[in-house]
Amino acid sequence: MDVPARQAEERARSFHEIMARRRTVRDFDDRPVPDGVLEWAVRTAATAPSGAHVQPWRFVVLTDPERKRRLRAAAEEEERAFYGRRASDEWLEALAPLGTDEHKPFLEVAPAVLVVFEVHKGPHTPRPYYAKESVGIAVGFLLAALHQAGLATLTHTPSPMRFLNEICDRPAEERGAYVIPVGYPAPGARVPDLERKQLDEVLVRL
Ligand code: IYR
Repeated sequence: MDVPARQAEERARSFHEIMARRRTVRDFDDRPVPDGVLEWAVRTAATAPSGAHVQPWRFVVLTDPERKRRLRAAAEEEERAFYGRRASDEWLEALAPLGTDEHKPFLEVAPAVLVVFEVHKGPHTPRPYYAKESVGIAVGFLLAALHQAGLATLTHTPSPMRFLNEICDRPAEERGAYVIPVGYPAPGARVPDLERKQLDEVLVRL
């Protein structure tokens, strides 16, 4: 680790400063992601701890416009059902401040979309343990790595996600878990005026 104890707090503080500036972006520019960034970020994601070290993740990068178009069309179909009838009034009320709806242009406009799959037991893959938790931690690392490189992301979770297998050419034992557009914010992109909880609201010391 090689961080002397006297530097530990400063290192933790400066990492916090970087991470505190991350915001979920829904309005992307079409400027490409610089070469190599996605690969390094996926390498970082793949350093995450996983149950029994099975590493039950697969990352698919979509940049092909036709695949992104199909992804958008399929996701919007699910979201129309969600916003139109599946979501409870309580859920829709919780989402209202975010201003989300069934339109997902970012799935086509963002230069790259990372689709993250949980890998379950299959002909060539072992049974994973704590797959959801493992992949969730890996996605946290991924978002941090991309943010650190100056890229914006949106964590999108269409539900159900089976359509992702066909669009991404993945076998049945891989289950879509996250769809993450990556790129630069569009000029003038806006984010909701949200506040984060204060430390004393999230931390209990005993
Ligand atoms: N998946 C839908 C709805 C949605 C749900 C939650 I929880 C959010 O934090 C944001 C959106 C959509 O993408 O619009």
